[in-house]
Amino acid sequence: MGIDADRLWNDIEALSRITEPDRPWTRRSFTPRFLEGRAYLERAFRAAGLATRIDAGGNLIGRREGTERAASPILIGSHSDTVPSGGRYDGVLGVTAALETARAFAEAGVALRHPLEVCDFLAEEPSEFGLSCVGSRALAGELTPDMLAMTRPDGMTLREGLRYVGGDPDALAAAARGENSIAAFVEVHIEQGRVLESEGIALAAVTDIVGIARWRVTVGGRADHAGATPMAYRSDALVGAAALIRRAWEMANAAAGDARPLVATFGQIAITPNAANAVPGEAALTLEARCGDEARMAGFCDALLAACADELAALRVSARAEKISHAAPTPCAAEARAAIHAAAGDLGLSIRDLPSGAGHDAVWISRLGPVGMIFTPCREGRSHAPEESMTRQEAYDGARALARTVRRLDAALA
Ligand code: HGY
Ligand code: MN
Ligand code: MN
Repeated sequence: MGIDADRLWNDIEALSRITEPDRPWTRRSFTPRFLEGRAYLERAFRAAGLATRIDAGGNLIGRREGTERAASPILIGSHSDTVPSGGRYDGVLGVTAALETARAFAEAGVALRHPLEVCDFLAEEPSEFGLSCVGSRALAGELTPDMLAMTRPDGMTLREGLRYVGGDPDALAAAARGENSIAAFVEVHIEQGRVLESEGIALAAVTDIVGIARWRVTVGGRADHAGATPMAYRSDALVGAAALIRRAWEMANAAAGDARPLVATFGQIAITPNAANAVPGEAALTLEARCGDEARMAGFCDALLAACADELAALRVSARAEKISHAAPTPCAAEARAAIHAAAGDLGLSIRDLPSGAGHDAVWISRLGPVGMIFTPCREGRSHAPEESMTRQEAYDGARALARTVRRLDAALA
């Protein structure tokens, strides 16, 4: 179908070069580098014949009209932001594969019944504001005033951040899309696990996307002189935090063999006063729990605090938690999964089903219509790390599976 492996790989490499030079591969949302990446994509979208705009939620969208006026769009894409020192392919593969699909359709004069929208969603990764999936939440009408008031360490609010990337926080209601507003959404992504590589399988059709809940946990102690305060008089917040971290690790490990395992991570920590000669007076941590079982995920933080209550009291510290975000476990749509399997069959590529342990914009876009995800292999499952790697062939297979899937959905969907 005219997918050009070299042209696709060239886009991936070009975007990877837009990185903070001393911290590869970093292109954080709401930064000048991010806008540089966006400018590259916008030029490429235009060159592919797409009508390009930034919507109110800060998503970059390139649109190609279909032959049927009344048809809802088929959405394809992913995200161009990265985690700090993240990878070159997480998100980028999905955006560039979608771009290459649109380009190939334009070159071959493929007429789709549905409009096609190529989307680079804003800030899929947790941003400095503490929120992830900013753009896809906006499309789903789930970017709330409380979220817009979230601040990043330099004091900028998310409301201001949206304007910085070309969005419009005052027009969010009008830009949100309702139920059945899309014909389908399909995203190509690296697996971020090692199943496909170890089994020598080319592709996976995602069955469901794990739920993710995040909390800000604050451990309160008392800042004191680190030399003059005897151990018996200390309320060391960081020691309390260590107890919570250790217990979360144990609780999640105890559930490791479950059919729907729970994973828990304290990935961020800040202490005050944060001085070599001061007892930590406060520790602020971010706890994340992921699970296919929503109730267990939602209750994890309370269960953790309850399990640690006696230990924290003995340490003379307090702990409280505040929910930051909650994304429910999300199944992929049967029609999208079937189209992905059929597309792999058309191309003679091996495929299996797999659940996703990573979160994706597809969770929020599932409120708009049926969603599907195509996974490609990546090296040793490494991701959210500079070592994240894949081959040109794997990227090519993902993109041509996407193009085929779009053709099939275009023919099959209303
Ligand atoms: O955090 C995640 O699961 C994803 O990579 N955004
Ligand atoms: Mn990621
Ligand atoms: Mn991603």
